[in-house]
Amino acid sequence: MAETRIHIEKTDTDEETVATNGKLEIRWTKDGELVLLNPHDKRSRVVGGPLFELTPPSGQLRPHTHGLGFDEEAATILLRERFADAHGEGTRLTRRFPVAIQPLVAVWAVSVYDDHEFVRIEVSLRNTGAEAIGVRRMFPFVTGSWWSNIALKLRNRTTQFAVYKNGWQSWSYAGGMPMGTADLRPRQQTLVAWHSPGGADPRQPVTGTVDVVSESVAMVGHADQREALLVGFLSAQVWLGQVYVMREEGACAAAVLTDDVMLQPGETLVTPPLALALGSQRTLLNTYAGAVAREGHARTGRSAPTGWSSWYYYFSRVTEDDITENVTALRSLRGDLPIQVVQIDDGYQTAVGDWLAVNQQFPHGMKAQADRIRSAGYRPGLWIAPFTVAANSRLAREHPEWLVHDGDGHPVKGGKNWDTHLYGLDTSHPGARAWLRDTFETIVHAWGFDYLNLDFLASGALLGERHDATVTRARALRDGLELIRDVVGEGTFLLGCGCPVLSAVGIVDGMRIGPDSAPYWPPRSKGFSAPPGDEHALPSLEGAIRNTITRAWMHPALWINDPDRLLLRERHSELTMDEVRVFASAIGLTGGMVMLSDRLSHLTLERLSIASKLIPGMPERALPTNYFTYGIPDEVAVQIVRPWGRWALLGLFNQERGEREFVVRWSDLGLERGEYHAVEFWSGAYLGLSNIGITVPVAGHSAVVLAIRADRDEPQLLSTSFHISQGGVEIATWSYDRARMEAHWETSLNRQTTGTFTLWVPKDLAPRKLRHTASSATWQRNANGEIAVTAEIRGDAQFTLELEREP
Ligand code: 9PG
Repeated sequence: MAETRIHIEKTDTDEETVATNGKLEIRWTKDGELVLLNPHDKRSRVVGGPLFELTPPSGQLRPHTHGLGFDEEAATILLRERFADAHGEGTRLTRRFPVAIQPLVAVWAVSVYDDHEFVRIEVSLRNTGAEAIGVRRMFPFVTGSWWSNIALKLRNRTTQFAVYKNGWQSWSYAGGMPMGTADLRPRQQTLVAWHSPGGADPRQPVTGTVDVVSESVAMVGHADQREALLVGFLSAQVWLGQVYVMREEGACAAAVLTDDVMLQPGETLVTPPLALALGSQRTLLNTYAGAVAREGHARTGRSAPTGWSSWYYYFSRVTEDDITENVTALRSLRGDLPIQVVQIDDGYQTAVGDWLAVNQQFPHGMKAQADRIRSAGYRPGLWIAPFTVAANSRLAREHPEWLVHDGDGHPVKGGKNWDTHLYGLDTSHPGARAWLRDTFETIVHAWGFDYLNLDFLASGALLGERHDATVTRARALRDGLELIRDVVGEGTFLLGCGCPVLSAVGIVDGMRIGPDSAPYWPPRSKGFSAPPGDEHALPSLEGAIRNTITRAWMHPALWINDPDRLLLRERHSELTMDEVRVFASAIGLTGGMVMLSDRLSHLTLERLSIASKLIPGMPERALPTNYFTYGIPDEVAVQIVRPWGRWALLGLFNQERGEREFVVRWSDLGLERGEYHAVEFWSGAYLGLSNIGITVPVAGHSAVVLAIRADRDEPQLLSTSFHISQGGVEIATWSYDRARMEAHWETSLNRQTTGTFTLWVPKDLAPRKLRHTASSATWQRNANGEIAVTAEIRGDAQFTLELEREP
């Protein structure tokens, strides 16, 4: 590990302080411009600095945007210090600038770590005047045309960028926004409240309306180029951050929504830390996830739970008999479908907010439910929307003072659902806090639920007035979440949902990362196609698949991803088998939670086997090879390495209605030169051996999952139908004994199931005999030359295939 080196360089016109660690280089000019460079490719360059937007004086509409002023002191580095924090050691440079015309002083700290490819920026603003100053937004960094001409250059390109956009909360859009596609901004007021903390149409840093808004983090680049820029806040503990992009002109700004806070004389406002990084679009978000995880002490190391929840079949009509019926069904399926959690969803409460007042659908009460689920061998889970208070609840009637309110004392409307307006709980109010404690004490410690699906969490961050005026909306949400974790204890699994994602790092164990899945493909609104802008966050299989892939980078660094429920049913569903398998492929390849939500007694064994092929989740996760395509990425890939072999898993997704041909080149996957076999998982088809790649037709709304293995010139395993990893979790060992001419393998699935192992045997060899400990097993050589061993196993089994020279 090299220490960050610093030196001063004189140019014709200026003097620059240069800091470099081998992965990144920064240059800080004397007049206060920060330059970010990739030391391995100096064609890419990002130049910029901070801006400040003050609240317009009353009577004026336009806010004032200010840049840094300049004086003698600003030209010099005030502090140059070694430091260490959660990310490691590094060198920090600090300068102080006046802010033009205002009695404000900005301190700008730039940290370079010895061992990371991102730079960290923090900007603070101090009021040195005698009167309070309203601060609307702070921009710790803007670049591109918002800073100056040709301030953003990736390789030789300075315009026509694409963006990876990340929505604010669980249900919001995440994915590519290529040049020319209109930004996905909600239109309905409810959806604005849920998805756009900066309002429907935020203004540009200077004037006009921004092109693309991304929450917390964005990546800017080109679909056909590796080099990209990542701009991302590392936390959202006090203030929310957004990133604005103008794709055409190549402008990018990191904005902190300071919500017109009044900065009192002598007071200082500090931005949340911002990371900037230049690098490969394939890995930048992994770098970012690592940094966010360290910054927020992410809860990691747990394995992804499997479960069943009541919502997507029973909705709010669920009864205790429904729960009992499905627990019974789960028990009879236990051998081939290891499910751990049974979670009762929305429907048990008399109103949203009145969580302890259980309705007639659960006449025996909730403790009886938890007891029954647990004694059947499952972990009892419960859904609750702790910061959401329906207008028609007793809570809203009896304690209006516990709600976030506006300047006139009315509760702030935070969307509509369940045919009622929704308000937000003021987590800074001592009464509301005591009520929250009591609610969770009861649910966890008296009723006995130790898996909680915390939903509609964005309600905790509504913009408005709170009992404690010093608590920001981001802080209020965080405080509420911290209180819940404190009450429920370390052992309770907390799953975030409807949750501003960055705010929950370090508190939740799992996180919903997409919109609700649905038994239909495109989103709709009240039975009709959803209006443009609103469609991306509404329930749909398409949206769930997209976010599962585009947010796979969050898992497992920040938490366990919850892709939402895999709906397998044939009745009450418009989905084709192919469409069901697309979502199953996305879930299985990205390694998150596997959760079902059908009436289990109605499912065929064929449909259930789709879920069993995803369990347990594999430890690796596949990631998109291109983050800049619109909607569902075309391709995800991951390398699997086991002591007995290595292979690539490749998922190809066709989001179009018609068939598409995918051309796969081994070199694009980073594979070494050589001959590779490919097997497709769902069909079991052997696609042949090639030293270049393959062309695969993929039907509309379908996905294929390929295992790609180098030819070893000896008998080898190519795939199995038992698990989507095709060897990653279900195979304990594989070996070939040349002297004895025997292939030997063992399973590690502990399952009662039937499936096929696909083997390759060189042309001059032929199977002679199969020995095994399975319930039954047979082999055959198929038309394309591969060997299929089909076996029924109970628990696990060992197989030995004896071979002989082809006569
Ligand atoms: C229970 C449900 C389920 C589900 C949650 C959440 O955009 N919308 O109008 C919208 C409404 C409900 C919703 C998601 C989005 O569902 O995600 O799993 O628990 O609440 O009411």
